[in-house]
Amino acid sequence: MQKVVISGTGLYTPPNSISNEELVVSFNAYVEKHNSENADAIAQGEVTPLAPSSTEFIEKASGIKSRYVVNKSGILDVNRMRPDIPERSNDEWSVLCDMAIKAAGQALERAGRTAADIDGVIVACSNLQRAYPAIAVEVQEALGIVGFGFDMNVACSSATFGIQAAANSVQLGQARAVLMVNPEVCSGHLNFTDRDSHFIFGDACTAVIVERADEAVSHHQFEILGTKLLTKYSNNIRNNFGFLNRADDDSVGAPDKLFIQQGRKVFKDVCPMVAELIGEHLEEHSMPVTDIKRFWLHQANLNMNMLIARKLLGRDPEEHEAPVVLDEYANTSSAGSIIAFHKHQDDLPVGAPGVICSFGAGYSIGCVIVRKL
Ligand code: CO8
Repeated sequence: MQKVVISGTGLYTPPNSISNEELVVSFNAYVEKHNSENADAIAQGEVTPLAPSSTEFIEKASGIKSRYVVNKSGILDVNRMRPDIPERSNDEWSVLCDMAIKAAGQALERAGRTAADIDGVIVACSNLQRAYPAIAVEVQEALGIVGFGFDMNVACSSATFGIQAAANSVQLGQARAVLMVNPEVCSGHLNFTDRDSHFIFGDACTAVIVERADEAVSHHQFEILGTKLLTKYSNNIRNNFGFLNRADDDSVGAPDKLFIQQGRKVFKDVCPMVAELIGEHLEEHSMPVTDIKRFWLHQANLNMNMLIARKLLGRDPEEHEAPVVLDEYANTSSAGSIIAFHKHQDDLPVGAPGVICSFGAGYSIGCVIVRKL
């Protein structure tokens, strides 16, 4: 079996940032409008009044201060409350493909590679913008990659599951190198009129090149020492959007056709599962947790990450031990842990071991142990 490395990573950040303040101003204007338009029905007890959001709550409960989005004006428009992203013709690259091209270009450059060196493309993300053809095959065409491409969705854990799939292909000699990309337009399926969740997500795209260690030429190499995945069925994070919606007349446009969650339950269930999986995985590799120089954790909630790190280390982590990007990016689903990895890897010394770990809907957890070369 071939030894495998991550030889390059890339990040595309959309140009528009929305601060908590901006988001809350528009949400609260929406609430006022809703309540005044429904004043009579509210007085009769037929409609429940909406409650305002607050920046203090958002930052305290999640650690999020801002998020990047593909379209800002539509989200902040009180009469719209969703992004304004016109559909493209079939002759243009799709939105997801466009983001993937940008992140992939950076990953290829850092890996010292061109499209000619890549044999496979995996697009791994939470929500694909169409059923078929696979976005990965479109990315393949856009970059001029000869080989295979497929899409996969394991929600927020898509990237670590994608790294395992890419590593398996390279280890088995099915590909010299694989491009794994995570285009996440979370704003497309976030309910910006829901007080409990309107602040949670942002948009971004990450890319990872996985290739044979003996052929890698990059100055940014991390050997993949092992991957470990776990899934356990839960309804606590769910999105029921799908092609069967149109077969039920009451289904189209219902709130559960966007992201819904029981945030508290997710927090309580997932944190211990994540700490346990990382602990087991390190034990299987005879690596004491104290040897790990960095944890690039999924970026959903700061309190969650602090709790997981505390469970593992027995103390609060130093800033550099579990870097945070969710304050600026919010939860970018599968891209989150890879944004942290991309932005916080160059300062590590040669030989330093680290853990990339993602977790989310499914439930799903993916752990990748790496060592800087
Ligand atoms: N402003 C002010 N107050 C609020 C607001 C608000 N916006 N929202 C809620 N409150 C109030 C509540 O009403 C409640 O009031 P009371 O105590 O009087 O009842 C109080 O604040 C506390 O509410 P919660 O218990 O809900 O607050 P929490 O402290 O639990 O924080 C969080 C809520 C931030 C959601 C937190 O529970 C959390 O982050 N949980 C983990 C979530 C998570 O990691 N989910 C994973 C999602 S990622 C994934 O896998 C999905 C893939 C799909 C991605 C694409 C989707 C777009």
